[in-house]
Amino acid sequence: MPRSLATPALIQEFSTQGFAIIPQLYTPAEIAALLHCIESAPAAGPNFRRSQDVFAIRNLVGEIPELLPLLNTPNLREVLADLFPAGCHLTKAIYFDKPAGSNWLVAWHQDLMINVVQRADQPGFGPWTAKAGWVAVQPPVTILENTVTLRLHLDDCDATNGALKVVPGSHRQGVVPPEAIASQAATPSMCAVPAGGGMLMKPLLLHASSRSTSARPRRVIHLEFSGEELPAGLA
Ligand SMILES: O=C(O)CCC(=O)C(=O)O
Repeated sequence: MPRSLATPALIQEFSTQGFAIIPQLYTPAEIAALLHCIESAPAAGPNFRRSQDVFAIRNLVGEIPELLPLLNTPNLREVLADLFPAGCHLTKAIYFDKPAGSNWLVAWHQDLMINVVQRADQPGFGPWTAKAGWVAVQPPVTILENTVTLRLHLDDCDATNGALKVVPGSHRQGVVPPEAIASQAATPSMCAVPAGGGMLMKPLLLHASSRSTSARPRRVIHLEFSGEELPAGLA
């Protein structure tokens, strides 16, 4: 039986560094099918945001449910089983296209907020935001620590077309105060990922991305998986 792509060494690296790259998670045919599905979608409604610098689809599998069976490959299931032996669920799915020459840059940050169906005040949850019909809340750090982001790259991605920059190990410090971010970000790592590759990332890892100086797009499917159950009233 072939070994999982998430080898013990990769899981160890992911745990200490806060990120790890699986270069061949999806085949070229699987990537072509995902792109065809996204490109065939009507792309209209509040979850679709298109400008010269970014095309984003929020609630991706809600908007395009046909993507779910294409994403749910044996490779993905094996990797998730290794990362979450007790099981997990998909909590967020977004598509981002940073087109060729895009001026969209993302400043250094940690992903501190989760989307929930509705507000329900619970100890350790807050602050809350509500934007464009979506309610988000900062959960306790234990929930973020048991969440994994998988960035599935649909194009070859390097420093010229918006590869993520990260601060290795920064996820082990909990929530980093805003005034400490700049000094930590002085020694980043650049995360080049080939098309079909997956970048695993902890939400608490400090990350950023630069403008594109390339003629190539950078299309990514961002999936978040959590092994946590939220307290009563939150979903
Ligand atoms: O895709 C990017 O360039 C940045 C995305 C990001 O920072 C995020 O999803 O939190």
